Amino acid sequence: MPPFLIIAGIAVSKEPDRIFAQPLDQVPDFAFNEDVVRVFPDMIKRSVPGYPTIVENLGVLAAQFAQPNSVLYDLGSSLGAVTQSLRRHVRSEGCRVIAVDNSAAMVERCREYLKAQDSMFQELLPVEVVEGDILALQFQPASVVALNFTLQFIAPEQRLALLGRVHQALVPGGALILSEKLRFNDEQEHALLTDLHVAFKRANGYSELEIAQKRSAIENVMKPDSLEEHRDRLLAAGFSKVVPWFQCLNFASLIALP
Ligand code: GEK
Repeated sequence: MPPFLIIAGIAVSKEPDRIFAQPLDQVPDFAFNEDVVRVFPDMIKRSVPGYPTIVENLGVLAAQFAQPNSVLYDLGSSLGAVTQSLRRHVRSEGCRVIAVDNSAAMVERCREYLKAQDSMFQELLPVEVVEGDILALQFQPASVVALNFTLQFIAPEQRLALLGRVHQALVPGGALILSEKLRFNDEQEHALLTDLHVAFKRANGYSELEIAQKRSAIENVMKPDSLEEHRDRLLAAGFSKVVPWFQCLNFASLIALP
């Protein structure tokens, strides 16, 4: 296991993200490979405004929706930050967490971090980390489903069907918590929030080259929707209510009720 720090009970690698620091002849499409896994905690914190607040409060919100003897899903779990937050906050009887990611490198490291969490705290919810595609998942009855910055990596034409399956799996009283980067239909609003996001990354130590190369690496693999598109799609998938609970610049998190 690489060196890691414990911050507020979260095990995180301390390796800084320098992936796009040197000029590349050709910028390959972004992939969740071993190189990204090594620097992921630093990368996501310096790139996603509000990420630590969203992750910690996702656990707090989940505790309000968790129903006894049900599953809590962390879909696109990466290194398990959301899973760790669920385990810090949810106290309902008989709940267990299923974390799913299709990156083998992420899953391997996630299991190590969860083992570290197990060795530090007692009476944590049981957790299973599954390496697999969330599009092929056979859902069990669930009270909380977290899609924390994952839906944007799913092919747009697959998103509605996935949300339909999530909706079907949710038990009464449960919720989907969906966090995403947003795009905006109003051009001026889109340009302003994009510029402010660049300023956020700059303030977190990324150079212009890093910002530009990351942008071109990610543009083919990550396709953000607008808040209106999310709301319409969630309602079309069967959800009855969509409530935004957090937004920082062009990143937001929504609660969707079954
Ligand atoms: C966090 N939730 O730290 N099936 C399973 N996993 C997938 C799929 C798929 N079809 N597509 C992408 N992923 C995390 C952050 S990162 C977001 C989530 C980001 C996985 C992918 O391997 C990656 O680990 C994750 O979704 C997206 O709160 O890096 O911006």
